[in-house]
Amino acid sequence: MNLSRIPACALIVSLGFSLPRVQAQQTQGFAVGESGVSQPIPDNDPSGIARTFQTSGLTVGIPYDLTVSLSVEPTGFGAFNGDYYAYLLHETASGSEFRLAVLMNRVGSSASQPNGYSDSGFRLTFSDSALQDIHQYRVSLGGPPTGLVSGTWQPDGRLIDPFLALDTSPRSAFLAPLGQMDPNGQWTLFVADMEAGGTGKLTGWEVRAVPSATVIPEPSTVWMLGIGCLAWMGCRRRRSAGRPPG
Ligand SMILES: [Ca+2]
Repeated sequence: MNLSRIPACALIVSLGFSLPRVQAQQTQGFAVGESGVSQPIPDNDPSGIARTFQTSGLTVGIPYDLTVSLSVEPTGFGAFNGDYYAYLLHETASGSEFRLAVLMNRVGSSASQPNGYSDSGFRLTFSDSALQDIHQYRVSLGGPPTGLVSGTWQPDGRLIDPFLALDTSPRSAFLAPLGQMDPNGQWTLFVADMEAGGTGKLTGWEVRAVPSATVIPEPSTVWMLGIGCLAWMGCRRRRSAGRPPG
């Protein structure tokens, strides 16, 4: 996939701010992340927050299974899970190829509930091999969760403007295509709170790549990463008025 094929309204592009870079030297996969973070996610701000890191020295020509963990806990009067838009973007070292997996795109949003789920916070792992779509987790759980939503779920996959995403939107942006690329290059994990009301903070995350059908030991090193500043490009459409305060 080329970036030109990604709907402009679903993509947030780095403006090229200088980012801290860490070189991964393992050849058979990697796990990169942070725990114990407490970074507020700006409310109603599509610029969001991001983590960007570099990998090199990884074996090329084999597929990798990718999983992503992402934790957001409520602040203030509580988060509103339907506000969030999150993705993982991988760009090869040469810059010749980009692919994007949409992790969350306004979970719970539907024609009858355009603002999505009002639940407050999540501690999630995303895997293509999970059984259920995160977008409709209440359906899978049989109702609202108690406390943070947790567990392992399929990525949302809806590669569409976050202000247009619905449960019925096509799902195409999963993690597997990123795992089929040259694993070396730049990775960006992005999360934004797209609506006013309801606030949260990033408390942890991890991007993990393991050669497909291979079990490897827990990587001993976790690289602490820098924050990339991103800007929103693309159109926005406000959702219908009258949503309850988060
Ligand atoms: Ca919000």
